[in-house]
Amino acid sequence: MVVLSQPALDQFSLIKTYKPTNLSTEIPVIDLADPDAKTLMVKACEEIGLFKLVNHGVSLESMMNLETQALNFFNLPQSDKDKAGPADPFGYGDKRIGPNGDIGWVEYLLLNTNPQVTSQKSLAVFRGSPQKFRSAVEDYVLAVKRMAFQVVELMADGLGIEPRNVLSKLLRDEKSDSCFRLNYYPPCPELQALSGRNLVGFGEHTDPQIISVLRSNNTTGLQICTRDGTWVSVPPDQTSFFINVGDALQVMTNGRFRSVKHRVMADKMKSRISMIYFGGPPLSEKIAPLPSLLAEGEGSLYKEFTWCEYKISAYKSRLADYRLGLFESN
Ligand code: GA4
Repeated sequence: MVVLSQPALDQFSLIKTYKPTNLSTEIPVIDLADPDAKTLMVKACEEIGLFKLVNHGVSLESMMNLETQALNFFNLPQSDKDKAGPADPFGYGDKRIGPNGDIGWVEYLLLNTNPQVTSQKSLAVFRGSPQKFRSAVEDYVLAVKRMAFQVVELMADGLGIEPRNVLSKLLRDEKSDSCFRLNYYPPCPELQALSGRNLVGFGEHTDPQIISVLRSNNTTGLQICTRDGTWVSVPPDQTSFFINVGDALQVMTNGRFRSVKHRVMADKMKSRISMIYFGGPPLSEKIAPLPSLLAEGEGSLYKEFTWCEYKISAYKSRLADYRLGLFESN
């Protein structure tokens, strides 16, 4: 076990926000059973890069069960949690995000969802912890994956792509490089003294994968950056999912869908917990615009690359970097 000293509060990003932005009406809400869902999804992915999904078929019980188990884990003594860390990238992480010096007011568990490539660290997380935690993760991930496959099939349908499984087959692939993250943002009472400042829990970034499916408890914190550069708070809803476009999907749609920049703020009183499934393609997959989406004479906005190349590059970057920049065609 490696013991790392903790960064002091003044090393974290404290952001001054002048007026609270709470434009809840701007977050599209899509009912999975709505016959117009595919059209609404395409519109939301083009305009914002994020939407809220309701009537999704995943039981609240499985969400709450995982939330309880995860809280049990994060409430363990630090020395017990450290046995599952440091995150490399998988495992337990505390304040340090990624390998290049990013820090945030967050503790997390990063796990691989694919048994073919499950790292020893992912398994070690559950060593010594009750079997209940492991089954809660497995049940939840199974249910969320099923729903995510449906969502990307609807997106493909909405885009008029054939076959409609072009995207879902990448996530369903046994070699799909997908992962699962549990984030725990402890309250920070010291914030009280720093009036008007907000503490960054997870700094601004885009997700590298195809899509991300997030569920959180009822604590605020998630914010997205709109096209005009304004940060907008996403009101939490513990019964729903927030789905966002990742970099790979932006490329596959040749920039039509927007990989939305987002961040999370910590709260002075309330803890926030979120669970996110990141659906990615197999490492060997070429990431390029889907040919049927290119109009006649339209060239790709990006150089061709494999998901493996993109990941290697992502892990050399800082959280807030514009990672797709290196892959844009001249
Ligand atoms: C952001 C999205 C996912 O949480 C993640 C993150 C990953 C990590 O925490 O290990 C990265 C980050 C994320 C993008 C840039 C690199 C890699 C930390 C970091 C600084 C698991 C992912 O796939 O990319």
